[in-house]
Amino acid sequence: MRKLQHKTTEQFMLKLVANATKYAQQRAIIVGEQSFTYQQLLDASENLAQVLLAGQTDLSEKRVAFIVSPGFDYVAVQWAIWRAGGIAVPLCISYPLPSLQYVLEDTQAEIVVADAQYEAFIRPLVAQLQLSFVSLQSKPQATATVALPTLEKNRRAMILYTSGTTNLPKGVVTTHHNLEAQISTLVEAWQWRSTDHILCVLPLHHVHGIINVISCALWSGATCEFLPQFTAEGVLNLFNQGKINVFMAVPTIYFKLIAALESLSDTEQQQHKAVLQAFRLMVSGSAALPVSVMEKWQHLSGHRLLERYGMTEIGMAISNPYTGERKAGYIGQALPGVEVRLVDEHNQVVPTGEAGEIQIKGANVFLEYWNKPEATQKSFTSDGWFKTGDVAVVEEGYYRILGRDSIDIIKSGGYKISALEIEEILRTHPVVADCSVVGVPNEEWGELVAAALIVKEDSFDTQTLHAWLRERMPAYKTPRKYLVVNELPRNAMGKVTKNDLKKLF
Ligand code: MLC
Ligand code: AMP
Repeated sequence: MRKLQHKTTEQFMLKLVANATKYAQQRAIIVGEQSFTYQQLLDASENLAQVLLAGQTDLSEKRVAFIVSPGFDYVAVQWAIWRAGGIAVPLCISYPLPSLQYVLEDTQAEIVVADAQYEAFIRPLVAQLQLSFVSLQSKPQATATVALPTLEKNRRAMILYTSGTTNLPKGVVTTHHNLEAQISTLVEAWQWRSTDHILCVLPLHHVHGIINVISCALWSGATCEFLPQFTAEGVLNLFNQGKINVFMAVPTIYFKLIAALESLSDTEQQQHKAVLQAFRLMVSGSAALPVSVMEKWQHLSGHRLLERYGMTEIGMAISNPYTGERKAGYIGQALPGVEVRLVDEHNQVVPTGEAGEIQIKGANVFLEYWNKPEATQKSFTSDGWFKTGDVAVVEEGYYRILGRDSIDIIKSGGYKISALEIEEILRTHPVVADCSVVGVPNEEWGELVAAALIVKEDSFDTQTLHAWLRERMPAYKTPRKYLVVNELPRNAMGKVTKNDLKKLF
C-alpha cells in the first residue's frame, strides 16, 4: 500500500458541512420543477447516514454502492456515506447487470442503495449476492441517532472504476484528503463563487461529473441543476432560461450542441449567442478538444472554451488559465498544488520542448487501486510520481497532449474504454474464433470502438452479436464498427499490430 504524505485530524466532511450550513437557505440543487436548499441536503444526508449506520458508530470504510438518478437523492446518499464513514461506490445507471455485479463483487460492497427508478432492476442481484439493501422509495427514517464519526483525512472516501491496460476495470480509491485537494484546486483556479449556477449533464460515476461539476458547486455554495438525460435541445432550452452561468462537458457534447445550433435560423442563433455570452465559464475536458470545435463554439457562443486535463486517479492536473490566454490545442499549465513533470522511459525529466510521459504528484493523487497492490505499485515511480501514460510536450509554457502510451486505451464520448476488456468478452462468444479491438478517429466521438473478428460460421451477423454484447457491457463500450477478416495483422512475434488494423477500418 502507498504511504500517505498527510495524516491530520482536519476533516473534509466537516468543511463541506460547514460550507453547506453557511448557505443553508440557498438553493443547492434543481431538478426539473423541484429545488432543494443546502439545509435540505444537510438534513437528508444526516438522516440517511443514520439509516446506514443503524445504531453503529462508524461504517469504518464499508463499501456502500448506490444506483441513484442524477439529482438531490444522489448527492444526499453520497454525503450520507461520507458522513457515516463509509466508502461511496457510485454505480453507473446505464450498466447492464453483469457490469454491476463485477463492481459489487470487486469492491466487496456490503450495502446497496437504490432509488425508485432502479430498485426493481438491481434487487435480484442484491439478493443473489446477499447484500443489505436500502430503498429510497420507502423513504427510510433513522430509528437510532448516534454521533457521526470523526474522520481522519486519510480515510478512504470513494471508489471509481476506470478501464486501462488490464482486461478488467480497476477501482480507484480516493481519500477525503484527495477529494478536498481535487475540489479546492479547481475552486481556486476557476474562481468558483456562491452565485454560480451550473448545469450537470454528465454521468455521475466519473470524476468529471462528480468532482468538477457537483462537488465544486456544492463546496462553493453554488446551485447545481441536473438534466438527467443529455439532449442538445434540452441543454439549449435550459440555457435559454438565463440562470445558468457555468457549464462543463466533454468535446462530444460541444460537438452535439454546435450541430443543434447550426440547424437553427440566423435569428435563433443570435438569440442563443446573446444568452451564451453572459456565461461566466465554459470548460471542456476528458478528451482532446479539436481546434475546429473550439473555434466553432467561439463563433456560435462568443465563448472561448477553457480546456483542462485530468484523470480518474488524479482529478484535474493541468488547465488553461481562467484569466489569460486559453490556447486552442493546449491543455494549459499545472493547477495550484499539483506538481507536473514530463519524463523519458527511464523516468528522467526531458529537456523543455521534448516529448515525455506526464507524471503527477500532489495531494490530489489517489491512494491506491482497490485490492490491487501490484497495479498500484506499478503506476508510481519509486519516488512517488503517478505515471499517467499520457504523452505531452511543453511549448511556450503550455502543455500539449501528443497521445497515449497504450494503443489499448480508447476514448469515446469522453469515456475511457479498454480494448482488452472488450476483446475478452468478445472471445467468450461461441462464434468468435479471435478478435482485436481498436479506436478509430472520429470527429464527433473522438474515437469509435471498432472490432475486427475472425468467425467460425459464415452465417454470422453483427447485429445479433451487438445485441449479445449489449447484455454484457454498457452501450458506450460496445463496438460501433465491425469487420470480419480471415486473419489479423501480426508482427514476427505473433502480436496483433493494431496500427495496421486501424488502417483496415
Ligand atoms: C453512444 N452512442 C455512441 C456512443 N455512445 N455512438 C458511438 N460511440 C459512442 N461512444 C450512440 C448510441 O448508440 C445512440 O445511438 C446515440 O449515440 C445516443 O446514445 P446515448 O447513450 O443516449 O448517448 P448520449 O446520451 O447522446 O451520450 C453522449 C454523451 C455521453 C456524450 C452525453 O457519451 C457522455 O455522457 N459522455 C461523458 C462521459 C464522461 O463523463 N467522461 C468523463 C470520464 S472522467 P442509437 O443509434 O443507438 O440511437 C475523465 C477524467 C477527466 O475522463 O479528465 O475528466
Ligand atoms: P479517465 O481515465 O476516464 O479518467 O480518463 C483520463 C484520460 O482522459 C487521460 O489519461 C487522458 O488520456 C484523457 N484526457 C482528459 N482530458 C484530456 C484533454 N483535455 N485532452 C486530451 N486528453 C484528455
